[in-house]
Amino acid sequence: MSNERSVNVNGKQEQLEQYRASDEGQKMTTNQGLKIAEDEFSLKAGERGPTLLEDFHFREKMTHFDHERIPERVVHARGFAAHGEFQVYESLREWTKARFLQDPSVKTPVFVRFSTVAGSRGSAETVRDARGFATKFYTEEGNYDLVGNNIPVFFIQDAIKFPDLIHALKPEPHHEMPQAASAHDTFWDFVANNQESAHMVMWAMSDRAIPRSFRMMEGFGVHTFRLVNEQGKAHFVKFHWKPVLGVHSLVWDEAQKISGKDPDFHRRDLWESIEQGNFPEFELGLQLLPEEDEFKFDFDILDPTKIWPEEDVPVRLVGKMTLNRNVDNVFAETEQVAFHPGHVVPGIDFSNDPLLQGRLFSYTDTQLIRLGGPNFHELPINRPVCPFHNNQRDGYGRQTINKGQVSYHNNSLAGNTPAVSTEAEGGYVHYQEKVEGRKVRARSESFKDHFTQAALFWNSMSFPEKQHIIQALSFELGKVRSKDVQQQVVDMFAHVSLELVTPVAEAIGAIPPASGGSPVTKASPALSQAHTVKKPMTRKVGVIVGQGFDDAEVMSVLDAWKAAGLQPEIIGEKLGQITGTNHTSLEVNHTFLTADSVLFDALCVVSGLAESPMLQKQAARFLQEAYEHYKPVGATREGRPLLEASGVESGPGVVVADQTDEFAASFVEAVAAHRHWDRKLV
Ligand code: HDE
Repeated sequence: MSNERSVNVNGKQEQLEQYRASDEGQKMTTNQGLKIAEDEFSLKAGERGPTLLEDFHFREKMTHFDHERIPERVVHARGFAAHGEFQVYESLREWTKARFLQDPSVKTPVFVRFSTVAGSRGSAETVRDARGFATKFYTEEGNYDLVGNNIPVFFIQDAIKFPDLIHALKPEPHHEMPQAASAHDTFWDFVANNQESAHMVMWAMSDRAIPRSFRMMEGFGVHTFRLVNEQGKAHFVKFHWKPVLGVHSLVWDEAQKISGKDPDFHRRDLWESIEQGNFPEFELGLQLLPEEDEFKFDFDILDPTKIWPEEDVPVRLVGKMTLNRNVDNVFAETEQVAFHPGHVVPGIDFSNDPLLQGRLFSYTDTQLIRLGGPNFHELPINRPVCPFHNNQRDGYGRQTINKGQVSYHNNSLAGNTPAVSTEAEGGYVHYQEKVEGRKVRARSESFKDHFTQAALFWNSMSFPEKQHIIQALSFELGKVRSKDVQQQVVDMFAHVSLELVTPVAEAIGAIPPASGGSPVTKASPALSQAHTVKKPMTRKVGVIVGQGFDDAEVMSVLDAWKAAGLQPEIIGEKLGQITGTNHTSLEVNHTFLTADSVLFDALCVVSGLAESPMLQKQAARFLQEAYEHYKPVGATREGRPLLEASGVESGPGVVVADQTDEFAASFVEAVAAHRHWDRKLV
């Protein structure tokens, strides 16, 4: 049984293989297969004459080019994806009958697309924003999509407000500015006048909104869903993805600089990690709640602006996803993939969360315009690995050649096939929740508390995290031109904390609220990144080296770091080889022109720099900036004078040691800590 099912994993790759094409070594043809004799010159009446309409090759090539673009996603336009697989640790049959969650030996193929929300398709990736985290599981019962974000709550409670939120967030329509940024008047005007946004705004102002890497952020299904087992028993569930490398962020100044130095920073990081075999891993977590406990909380579990604190409802880690293959073609795969929260399999069902309910409509609707019609499920990346049959026919881009005269149900001519399945045969039967009520347009009373969990989030932050939120809010509101909007937001966040809002008001010249604050004292330690997993693996260390370096010292440091999983990259004055005093040669990966301090997790200056004042100056600039971004910086014995000359003071995360092995080990430890927030910067 399990062998038969395991075929699925390779099944998706085999299916895609039929569509993968390489033009290498082939003869050029038209789309009709005609061999082309000349591809540089259009057909003209005389060498200097006009081009002829008869030139079918020119017309075909140009027409195709003219139609190469499809509309970008209205939100989440900027994204990057990878293939992988998912396995449960042990059967989840107690909670769900979903077949792909029953057997730990089954590997289910997945395709995951990470994205920013606000920016256009070509925008920078390290902007302050939520990140999309959408997973397509190709299961034997059909595709299941978990279309989540890296923030566990949302700005609004009802889908009908989504167009308003996005209009306010996107560049302002009269001058189309700013790109990929919430720091402008309309977004903050929306926030102040739709105060259900308070909780998510806290997350968006926190370090969560500037992740170090797609590989180092959590994912959340956000809504409450249902798991239903074979016996028909349901549990409410919240889905989590926990990154094995921990949750880590950039600092805001660094994020902004990366936007210029490498706007592709996050996709490059994902791509290179997979190419190097450092496969990103995420554990699937479930928070489960028996249906009887629906009303046991001081919030409504249907309200998507609320979390279930992990200390109250623990997250069970039930499986692991590994991303192990890059795409072959970004357009065909990443751009054409169509996710939908309504793509479910038996054993996974919805709740009445009004945001989720609206999403169930929106995602198919958007694909109809974006992918040009109702046959987008036939695109290779969207095809299920199991067979699919129904009476749907025709439409733009139809690829299946349906045989036979029957395309309706019920019929007798085809023996009433394709036939429906009973529940026992795997037919999807919606959970039979009893529902009754009057038709109303209203917000439930239980959805009206907007500030308790915003305060819970604030209370849960460490000191540096709080400082970052204050700075982020001061930055964002500082970019708002309307004094009135600024003041409204200050007054709104006075409901969360005066400790937060008073310095913000002072920074932007608003009136600090005389009273306010929240009565909430509860904190949820799981919300703070201070408590996340800390590992040195895959961190990029910029190693500044010059000609005539000390071979033994440098090579033993590099070897120790590689053994610990760090990725040292050599920065030098020029590309090419540099040679140590004992003739060891090292390839320089970057110069001070092609790289920048912000592109590394840590910087270290080793040796061989004495001869070059230019190199010393540049190295000092890099070290200084890394220091200001709280990154580990260090110097080997030979590099130490340069570190000292750079103005970097000793202190947390500044690593020096006389013994090479001691230095290498302390530096690994400093890198694992991610950032050294207790460093005093003037
Ligand atoms: Fe989406 N969202 N969304 N969203 N969303 C889209 O679908 C929408 C929401 C999310 O990598 C669109 O194919 C509505 C919450 C991700 O392809 C669109 C509402 C969450 C992605 C759409 C929401 C998400 C999208 C645009 C409020 C986290 C990118 C293109 C009711 C749980 C998927 C597309 C990818 C994309 C609608 C709210 C996550 C327009 C109406 C909450 C990760 O259909």
